[in-house]
Amino acid sequence: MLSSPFVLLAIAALAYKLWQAFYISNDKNSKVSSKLKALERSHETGGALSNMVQADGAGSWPPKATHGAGWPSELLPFHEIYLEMIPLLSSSNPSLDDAVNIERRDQFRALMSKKLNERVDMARVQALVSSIEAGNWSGCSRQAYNGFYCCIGVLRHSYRWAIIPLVKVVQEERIIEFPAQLETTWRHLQRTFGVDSDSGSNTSNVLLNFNQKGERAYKINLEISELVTSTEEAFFRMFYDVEVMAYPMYQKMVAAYISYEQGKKGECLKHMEDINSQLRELLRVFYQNLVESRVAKGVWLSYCQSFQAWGAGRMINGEYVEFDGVSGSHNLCFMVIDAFLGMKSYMNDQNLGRYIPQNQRNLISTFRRNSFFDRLHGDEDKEISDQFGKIIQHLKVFRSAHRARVMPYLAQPAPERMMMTAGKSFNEPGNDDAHLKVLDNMLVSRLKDTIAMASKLLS
Ligand code: HEM
Ligand SMILES: *[C@@H]1O[C@H](CO)[C@@H](O)[C@H](O)[C@H]1NC(C)=O
Ligand SMILES: CC(=O)N[C@H]1CO[C@H](CO)[C@@H](O)[C@@H]1O
Repeated sequence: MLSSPFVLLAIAALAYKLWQAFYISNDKNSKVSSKLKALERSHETGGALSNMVQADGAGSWPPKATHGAGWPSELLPFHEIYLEMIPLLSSSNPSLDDAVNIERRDQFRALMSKKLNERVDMARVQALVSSIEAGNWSGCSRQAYNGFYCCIGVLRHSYRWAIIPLVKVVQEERIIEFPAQLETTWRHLQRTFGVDSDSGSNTSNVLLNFNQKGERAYKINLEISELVTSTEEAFFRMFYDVEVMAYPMYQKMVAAYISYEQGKKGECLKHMEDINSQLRELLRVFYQNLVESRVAKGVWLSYCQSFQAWGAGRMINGEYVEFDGVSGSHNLCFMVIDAFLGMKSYMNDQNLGRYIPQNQRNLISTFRRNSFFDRLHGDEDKEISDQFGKIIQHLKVFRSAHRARVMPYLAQPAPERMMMTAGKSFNEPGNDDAHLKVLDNMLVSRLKDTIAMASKLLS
């Protein structure tokens, strides 16, 4: 039946149609993107954006990532092992008994090590990660490697904590011996992405955990409760969604830089207006989702934040160096907006180097260097200046809202642990209120810097 000439003809015709459709749509896409690229490349800021998107993002932003699918076979065991370990990681009744917790921790780590030893062919993995670090990507696509980066990041966090909600005895460990499979791979990955922390970052653990359909691959808690599942989902999705909204805004910023420099003030004003409406939509992600009905205070600290913390380190050149965990301040979009205003960075250089990949840092510093905020000329640029004022107003509102909303999340009781936030690893026992005050001061000081930007505009 299949060999009948009619069927073959029909198949050939269909194949031709499909090929044509693909060819044409491809052609159209490549025309649009080459136009965009020409514009982008014509300016330093556009060059930095397109660099980041092409390299780190595998051509998209947020970055493309695949988890297991399309991976070289030598990397697959890592993916499978993480998925097998999740059910053992989290539990609905954290114990307050140190001995029980020590035993649970040791069993978890021993099992993960055993699986890694038995199933990972380190010689092949080593060959692959070193050739990628040397710039040879023929053995693995960028999107597969992005997903792999996330996988090793979450494997390390799960090995570090071993018990979710995290517990005191594990917090007290300051130096962790990681299995070689999670250590050598991580060093290569960190050099390839251009960051140097032992812990994961917002990019590795959160952003690259989503595929292009917006599905999150490596979860933390399975079947603890409906509330934990929905809180985990809503919380992490915010960080992906803001980046989805941010990409067109980055492009408008590039367009604003270009038109301002070319003296096309009318065009620039139009871009500034677009940036403001994009920013308003982007912030809506935060306002609508960081609410009790989506992210529940009673479970957030223990079940979601726990995993992203770090608070451990190692000896480097004879000195103990400690790393923090994942923080909201790692968010690319807020750093880019600050840079567009020419505002000084919230994070210091050391932390930028630890947690923010090289191409993201390059985008931020290029945007900051090119900022025309300080170059506005009085009345002549009044309308553009007003648009800057609106951006600052959005940021002021965001920063006050963020401060008001996040503090109660951090102040939740968690008797199984000592005070610690993901971003800042205070983990000495002591006065919790004093610790919260330190964090609050950081947020207040950033709010003050933002308000100072507004008064700069009026003077
Ligand atoms: C329960 C949820 C959250 C808590 C408890 C929290 C807590 C904090 C804390 C304590 C800081 C200051 C310390 C540090 O730099 O790490 C901070 C900074 C920051 N967070 Fe959050 N955060 C939460 C959610 C978010 C979300 C959803 C976003 C954005 C989508 C966000 C964006 C930021 C930014 C941009 C900073 C840097 C400071 C600034 O630019 O003003 N945070 N967060
Ligand atoms: C690049 O890597 C592939 C596989 O990962 C390898 O087969 C090939 O020989 C490498 N090419 C060069 C030029 O090193
Ligand atoms: C992408 C991203 O920014 N994710 C992290 C940001 O910070 C929060 C708050 O600490 C983390 O929990 C997210 O994982």
